[in-house]
Amino acid sequence: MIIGTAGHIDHGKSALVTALTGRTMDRLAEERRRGITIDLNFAPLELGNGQIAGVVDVPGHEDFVRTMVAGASGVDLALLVVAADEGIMPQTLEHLSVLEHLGVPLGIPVLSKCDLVDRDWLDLVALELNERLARSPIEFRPLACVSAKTGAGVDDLRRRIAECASAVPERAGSDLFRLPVDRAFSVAGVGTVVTGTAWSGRIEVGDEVALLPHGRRGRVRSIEMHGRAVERSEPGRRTAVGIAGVGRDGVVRGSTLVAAGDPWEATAAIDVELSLEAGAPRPVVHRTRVRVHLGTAETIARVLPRAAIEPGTRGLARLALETPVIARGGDRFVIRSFSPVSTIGGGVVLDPMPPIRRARWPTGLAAGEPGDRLTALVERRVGGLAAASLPVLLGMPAERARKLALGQPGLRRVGELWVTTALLEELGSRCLDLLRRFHRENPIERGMPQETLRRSLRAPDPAVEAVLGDLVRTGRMRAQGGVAALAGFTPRATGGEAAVDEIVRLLEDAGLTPPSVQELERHTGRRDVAGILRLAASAGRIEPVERDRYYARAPLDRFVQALREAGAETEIVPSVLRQRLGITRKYLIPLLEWADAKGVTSWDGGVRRLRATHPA
Ligand SMILES: Nc1nc2c(ncn2[C@@H]2O[C@H](COP(=O)(O)OP(=O)(O)OP(=O)(O)O)[C@@H](O)[C@H]2O)c(=O)[nH]1
Ligand SMILES: [Mg+2]
Repeated sequence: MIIGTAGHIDHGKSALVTALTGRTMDRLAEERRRGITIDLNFAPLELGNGQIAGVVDVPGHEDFVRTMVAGASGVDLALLVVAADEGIMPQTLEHLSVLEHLGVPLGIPVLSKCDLVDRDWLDLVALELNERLARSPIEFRPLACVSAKTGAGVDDLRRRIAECASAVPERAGSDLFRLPVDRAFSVAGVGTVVTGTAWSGRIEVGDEVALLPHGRRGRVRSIEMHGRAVERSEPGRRTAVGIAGVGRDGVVRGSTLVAAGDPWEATAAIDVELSLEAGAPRPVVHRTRVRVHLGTAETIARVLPRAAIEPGTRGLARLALETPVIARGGDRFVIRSFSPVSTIGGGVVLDPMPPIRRARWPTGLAAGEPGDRLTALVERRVGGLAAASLPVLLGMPAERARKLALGQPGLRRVGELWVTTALLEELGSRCLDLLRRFHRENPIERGMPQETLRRSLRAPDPAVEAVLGDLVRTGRMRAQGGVAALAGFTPRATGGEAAVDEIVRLLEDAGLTPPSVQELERHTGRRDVAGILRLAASAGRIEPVERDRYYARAPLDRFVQALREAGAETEIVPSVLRQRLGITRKYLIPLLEWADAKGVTSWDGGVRRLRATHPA
């Protein structure tokens, strides 16, 4: 469990953490000199029965709210500290709304410095605080009164914190490992050490890890959880990871440590649902500049809302980020106005790696139902959704994401992609249309070259393959020899059988010196001669001997007969055949090669003989 402090400057957050944990906060010289917290401080808190929680102490000064947000992200339980002598102050409210935007589930309101006020005053402050907290989506437990000075109420608070631990759901361990970095430093002999709260998943010593968005890779040399060396990390713990092979520069608060090879991608645009606080000074319109805080990262962004978002309302928007971030579906974030800087809202990531152009916004995208959101995520990706990215897009462990996808009636897995069945249906009918048109324009052709058909569909390969497979399986299409045709289609010449007969007759008349395809085209004036020839050939009436020259059946039979007679006793000599048949080498050589190929004769490189047995 991770516990975070929150509250106005000087309200006693650090003193409370010290009272709870025995650890000194405010370690920086400047912090001690000014008597305020500037950076995040961390301390382990023993909860009894061996359990340890991590405490993140944040600064209250209004200049350091960005640091507070980085510290508050990933917190399970917030201690909202309000000094009893001052009551609610501006950063009490700002920190509270940060916790709310980040979706912190649980909180304990703590009235600090109770030694400074009397009972009546305490009641008034408590009343005022409870009024505000009643409206909060955070589940706030009853108020605690403490004094870090006298120690009053501290043990009781520690006990109540321990009780909360059982109410905090365990984070998924068998999930993608992610640790938003809140500190990075070099340690001699170890390399670069990063610390943070492990949001999900586990890593082990020896694992290969990557620091994003830069993408540097290294190997885990050491892991400490709540200050103790371990072999394997657990989610939801304060974790320090020593990484060998990674230089310190460029590794900063806001980097994200992940397991190398997991499907994370740094993204410069995220699609979100944005809530604007009622107290925001103006609406968010096209290209409004904001500061976005996600995980421990902070970046400036332009908001591209679908429609202007008024204070007190929410809407869908794209955030175009100045520096890329690592985001996951369902991540919560905070937005602050660009200038003057104040917290104005927050939201939830709907699509962490949206299609950059022509992204649609299906209604299911912002729906509470993960199944609807998944379908919407697939719908808005024309090229299909890569199955490997499901856990990042949905923000759930891979196995759960896969089961969810399998259960969606409108989705289908093709190869490594998820696509909508609507897309497949649309592709299928487009495919049939293309074939219909092809047959109309090329009635003589057996079908459309499959490569042309595939290309014309302009869809991801696995989807095209699935569609073609479906059409063949359901008997609506035939695919043979590299061409596709509508089931039931038979090629025919314009002019019908008569046109085919005419060409065949020309070849029969030409005997063993038939015209080439081009010569036939010239002679008949038809442009579909090649198709007619293929048609007649598939009916067995003619046969191609050369690539562009067909022979009628009868002359070929005559030629085979002549070969048998010539070769009955002796080898076959071309010059003898030439004389007997009265044809030139131009025709004879291809005919002899055809006879070899047919197995009528055989050629051993010097001599051609009749084959003893042959199929002809
Ligand atoms: N009397 C009294 N003084 C307290 C108590 N808790 C804190 N203080 C004093 O209040 C001042 C501020 O306390 P911190 O714990 O530094 O306050 P903080 O909320 O951490 O301040 P920032 O981190 O700068 O926002 C210090 O001088 C503390 O000694 C308390 O319970 N009783
Ligand atoms: Mg402090």
